[in-house]
Amino acid sequence: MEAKIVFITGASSGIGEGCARKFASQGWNLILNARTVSKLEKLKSELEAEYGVKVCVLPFDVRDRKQAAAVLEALPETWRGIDVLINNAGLVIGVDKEFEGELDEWDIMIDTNIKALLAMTRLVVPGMVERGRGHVINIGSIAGDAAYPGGSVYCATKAAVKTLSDGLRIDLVDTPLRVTNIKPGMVETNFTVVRYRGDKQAADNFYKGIRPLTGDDIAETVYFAASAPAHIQIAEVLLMPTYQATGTISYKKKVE
Ligand code: 8X3
Repeated sequence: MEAKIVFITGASSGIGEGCARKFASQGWNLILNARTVSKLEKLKSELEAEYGVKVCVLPFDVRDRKQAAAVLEALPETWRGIDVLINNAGLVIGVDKEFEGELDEWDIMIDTNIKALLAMTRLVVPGMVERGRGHVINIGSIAGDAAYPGGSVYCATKAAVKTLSDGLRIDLVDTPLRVTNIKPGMVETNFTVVRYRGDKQAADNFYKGIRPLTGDDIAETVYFAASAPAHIQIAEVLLMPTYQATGTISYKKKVE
């Protein structure tokens, strides 16, 4: 049987990179997207050598929907049969109050977390419907379940990811396609450094006293959903560190 194809956005680090490694380790061919080509090329050489899979590198900014459409249009025939789309590209910038934040930063979050996810879905899902197979896995967040201080706009984008996942599942109900929303809690990746606008110390402090999840931990759950038998649709998964209870409540041991 032909190897399956997974398309991962934001694949150069964190959860996206974790998914690339996990799916490659299970023999899937990968289409990897991110903005930085060098990181993708490195991952490609590594995964092709280690697992004997094929990797197609597609560097573009998911916010640029014209470029996204052109790149997908130019995809060689052998790469068109995408089985799983992982809408992973996403970010949070800043921890400001809703009446004090930067509008330009909000635009970046809304454009990436919501509008780019929609654009990728719009570009990839019609082919899945035509082929009668496919799975869209959106990386949502615990942040989508309830707003928390300093997270207003980010939380709203992840609430949108939940609603868009539910809506897509409804719209695809008469097809064999599946839609999953994975909602991680605290995960230690570069994501938190970006949240603190590059302040690595602030990001490290955020995880002091608690063992956060890793991108690889999340990838295990993503793969579980993708590899479930065809009659099972994992609609939503909320996962977090053992010492976290909600988006705002966690137990952090005192460390000197
Ligand atoms: C990121 C998880 O806990 O920082 O989506 O909101 S959290």
